Amino acid sequence: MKKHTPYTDFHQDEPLLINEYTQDEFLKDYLETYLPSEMMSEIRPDLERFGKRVATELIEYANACENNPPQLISYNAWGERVDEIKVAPEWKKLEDIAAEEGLVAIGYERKYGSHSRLYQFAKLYLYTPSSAIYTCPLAMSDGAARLIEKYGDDFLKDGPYKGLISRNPATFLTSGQWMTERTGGSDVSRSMTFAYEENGEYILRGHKWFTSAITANMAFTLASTEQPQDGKRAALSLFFLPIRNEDGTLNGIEVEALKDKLGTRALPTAQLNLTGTNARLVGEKGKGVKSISTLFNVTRIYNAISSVSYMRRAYALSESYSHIREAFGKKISEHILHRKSLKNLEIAYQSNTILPLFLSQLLGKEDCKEATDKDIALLRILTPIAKLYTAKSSIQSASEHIEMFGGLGYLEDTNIPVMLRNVQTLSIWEGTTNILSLDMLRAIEKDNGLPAFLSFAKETISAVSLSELQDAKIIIDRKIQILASFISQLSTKDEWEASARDLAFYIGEASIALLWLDFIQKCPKENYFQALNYWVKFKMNENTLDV
Ligand code: MFK
Repeated sequence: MKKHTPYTDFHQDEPLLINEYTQDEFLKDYLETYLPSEMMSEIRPDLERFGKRVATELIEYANACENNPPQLISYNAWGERVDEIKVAPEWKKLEDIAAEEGLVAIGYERKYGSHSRLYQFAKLYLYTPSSAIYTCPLAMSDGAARLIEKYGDDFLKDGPYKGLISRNPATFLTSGQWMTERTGGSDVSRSMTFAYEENGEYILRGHKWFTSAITANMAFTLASTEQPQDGKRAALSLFFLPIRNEDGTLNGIEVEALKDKLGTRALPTAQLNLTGTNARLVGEKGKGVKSISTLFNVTRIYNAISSVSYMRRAYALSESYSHIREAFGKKISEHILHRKSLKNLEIAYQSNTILPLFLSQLLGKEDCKEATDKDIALLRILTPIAKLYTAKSSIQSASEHIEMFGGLGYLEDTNIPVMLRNVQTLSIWEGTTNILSLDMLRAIEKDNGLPAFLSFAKETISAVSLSELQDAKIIIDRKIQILASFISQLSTKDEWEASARDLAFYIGEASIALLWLDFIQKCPKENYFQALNYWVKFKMNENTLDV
């Protein structure tokens, strides 16, 4: 048979990641600006080493996990119910690396005092897009460690806590956070799990509909200690439970099914029956939601750092590709419109990143008891805002980056689409955009969030002295005045509620502008002035306030 000569032997080179720390000028500048120089001298080599590791070895593991999703084996060959979750071997490697790298531990060893959290979150930012969302179990484990610090008894502090913050893969433990039930996702008060007290111990019976990272060692969950009376449910309490008994069998848990999700497919998310699970009451009875908020306020910051880490990763790939791909006689980076589109995506990732990095500093201060009341109130109000704002930005950004690769960006085996599928969950789990907007209102109503924000805005604006920042400063100041005047017109509960989402986005955008002001004042580089000017001119005009 006649052999055909191929029309062309052209193949497209792939985008290249080399070192996600050394190549991320913004992250480097941010850390060099806000961390003491002696600390930077110590941690810089670690970040440089890890930046290379996430761009090489970890990506291989993450891809292997994404391509080999978990499976539920309900029965063994002999008919015995086993409920085994089979995960890719690389999933365990990603866990071991998380332990060795101290991704939770750094925040609790507190070697660098309140600065430890910023260092930890910088490493999480590098790790997440190369982790097949192993960051999810880490988030819940970090939140669990914090919860134990706050409410744990000696048993929890001596055992589980030490495992959660271990750097040794052999002793490292992870935790789940089980809140969602068939009856209630956003509204956990509709929970139908009950806790029965027997000789000072509790047994849980109920159903958990959406439990992430079922391969964890322990979980914190909510249950009611009383049956509903007159159709009213009792307030929920918080419980700790080991997932397995000492002999390795499940602790009164049946795994009904694994969820078939749009993204986060490497992460085993299960539907569980609690058929008599031994559990331990944590904190005050009936105050379960308040107690577990300590945990989910941490996971919400993890959610925000995860969103921006994907924005950065997608940008790094698109940027690299723009210097490789040719169209219409030149590299696509040389086409002015493509370059401008990329620039906007660069500004978007940097601007969004500034929010969770700032929150990690406030969290560090709170951990080390250095936070003022104002810092605590600011952390409280900005946590839901940063979570909802960055999640939406990451979805928009992942979609734009797919386009940066044209048709190739739509092909699963380029590993570009998985970014969009994975970030889509970030606006849902840990609270949807509307639920978080309402949480912002709770922070305003109960925790002095607004005065803290307005005072932070005032102080940041008045500290600006660079002449090049004066125009931006005037615009931002005006935006804050509009916010204050808008809020003063809100009176009824309905007016507040109807405005919650607009307010959240408005404050998110204003916070980013304020944080840019502070950063540029300390790190006055030309490209950052450009970024702030773009932000002030375009982004801050996208969201207006209207009752
Ligand atoms: C890779 C990224 C990492 C992400 C990890 C992902 C893991 C995925 C696992 C999950 O998705 S777990 C499911 C997550 N589910 C949620 O986040 C639930 C979303 N719903 C809410 O957040 C609702 O607002 C909430 C359930 C909290 C409403 O419950 P309630 O009982 O109607 O709240 P209520 O009565 O307003 O508040 C009860 C108490 O908690 C109050 O305190 P007091 O008792 O002192 O008055 C509130 O002030 C307090 N509270 C509520 N939210 C708080 C809070 N305190 C501090 N911070 C908060 N955010």
